[in-house]
Amino acid sequence: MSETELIRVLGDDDTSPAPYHPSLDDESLLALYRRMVQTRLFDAEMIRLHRQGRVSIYSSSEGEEALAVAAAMTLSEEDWLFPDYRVSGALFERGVPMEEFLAQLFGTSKDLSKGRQIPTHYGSRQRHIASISSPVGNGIAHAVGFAWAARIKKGPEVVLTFFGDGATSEEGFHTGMNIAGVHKLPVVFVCRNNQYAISVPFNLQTGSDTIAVKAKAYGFDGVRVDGTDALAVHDVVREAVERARKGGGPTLVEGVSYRHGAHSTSDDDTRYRKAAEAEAWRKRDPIDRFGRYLKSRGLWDDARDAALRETLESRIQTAVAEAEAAPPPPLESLFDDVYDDLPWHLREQRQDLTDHLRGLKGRKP
Ligand SMILES: Cc1ncc(C[n+]2csc(CCOP(=O)(O)OP(=O)(O)O)c2C)c(N)n1
Repeated sequence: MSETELIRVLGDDDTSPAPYHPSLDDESLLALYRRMVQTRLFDAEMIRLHRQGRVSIYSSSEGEEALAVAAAMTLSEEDWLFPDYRVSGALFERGVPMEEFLAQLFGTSKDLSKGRQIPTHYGSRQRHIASISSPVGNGIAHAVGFAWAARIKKGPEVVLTFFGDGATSEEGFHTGMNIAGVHKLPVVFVCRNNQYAISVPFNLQTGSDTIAVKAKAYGFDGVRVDGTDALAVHDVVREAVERARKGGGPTLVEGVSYRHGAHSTSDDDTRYRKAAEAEAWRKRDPIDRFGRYLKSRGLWDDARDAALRETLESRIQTAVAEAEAAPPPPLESLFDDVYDDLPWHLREQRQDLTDHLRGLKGRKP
């Protein structure tokens, strides 16, 4: 293993070279593929909903589904995920129903965070998914703090956190990596090196040749993996999770990838990326590559692929309709959850709001 070598399973023709024996059985390989396609279609629908003014902001993971899904797939139920805003597939893989994620995106009364978080900043204690922190890099420090607490409590959890190449320039990255290295904490850092942090290219982000090499300075291993190769991502992250579980400490995984779309719905990537570059990466689409591998093994074909996409499109439409039908959270809930015992001035304000809303009832808009 080296911090500069790129680990791959799929060859250039997307079949796997002879000696490779997948660590996943056939059913799990197909489940991984289905989840990646679900993620692709879901993200595409969210971009459409944004254009229709139905979602306020969204960051698509198109092109990076292998990293999100194959990495999350390696976790056990007791483990914890500290995601960022570009890993919807990891949420689905942890069992989040699309309706529940949509409730967060729409900020409805069914949203676990009661409409108080930025869309895509989902969290669920029940599903062991930490609420996403918007300042880039913060989630890394949170993940490490959680892993440290787990270690002190002698808990069984491994913590996995996702972030982008831009996050590696933030203090949360340094603090987190340093503490994780000092205490050999059970944490796996998965960096999606998609070459850009909004418009900042990789060569202006760091003077290092790779992200993985940074782990060396903190006293643990860094691994560089082809982030468009679902099998390689799975195997590398699985090994890192197993090492963490056995007390072997942290690993930094650098997944080399590319986001096919813009940074988010409020960005125009054509202002800073060349069309030819994006086109070249599209030829390494993780879903196409994995699909070709499955077909080469006789596990998949075009008819099954079309049927899968049709079923998923219909499930997504049903989930959107269901989530959109839910009302917003009650306005009075603004006053909940901060104080155990609401101070007098907030009690007064809540009363004023209730009176005001009662006065509005029955009035024509
Ligand atoms: C501390 C901080 N600075 C800036 C921002 C605005 N911002 C949000 S995402 C982002 C880019 C992050 O890029 P990267 O970490 O490479 O992840 P990617 O979006 O490419 O997946 C920036 C600058 C922020 N949220 N927090």
